[in-house]
Amino acid sequence: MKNAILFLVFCLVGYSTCRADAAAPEETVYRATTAADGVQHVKMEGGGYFFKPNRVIVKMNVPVELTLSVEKGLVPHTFVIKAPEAGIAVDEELSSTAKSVRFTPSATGKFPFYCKNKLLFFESHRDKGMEGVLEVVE
Ligand SMILES: [Cu+2]
Repeated sequence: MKNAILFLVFCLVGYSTCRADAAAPEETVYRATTAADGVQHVKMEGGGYFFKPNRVIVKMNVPVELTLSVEKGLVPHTFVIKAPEAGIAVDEELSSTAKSVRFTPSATGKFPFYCKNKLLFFESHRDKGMEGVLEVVE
C-alpha cells in the first residue's frame, strides 16, 4: 500500500518519469527487395498504437508500393510521411481495407512516418508510438 501511494505521488510529481516506464514499441525491421515487376512492395499494418514494421529499408530510385491497413477498431488512423527532399509526400486515412500508395524515393536518408491523429488533450498517436522510419539507401 505504501508503495502504491509512493508511486502515485511519484506520478503526480513527475509525469514524464511514469511515461518512461511505458514499454516502447519494439523495432520491427523490413528490408524491401525489388520484385519481378521492378517495384519494392512493402506491407504495413497499424493499430493502437504502432506501425509494423516500424523501420522500413528501401532502395533509392526504385518505385515503392506501400500497402497500408489498420486493425479494425473505432479509432481512426492515418499514415503521414513528408520528405519532399526525397520526392515523398503521403498523407492518407487508413482503414482495415488495405490501401496502396506509390512513390519513388529520389534521395537517401532516414525519413520519419507517423499517424497524425490526436484526440483532444490526449497524447498524439505518434507520441504513443505510432511512428517509424523509412530508410532510403543506395
Ligand atoms: Cu493513429
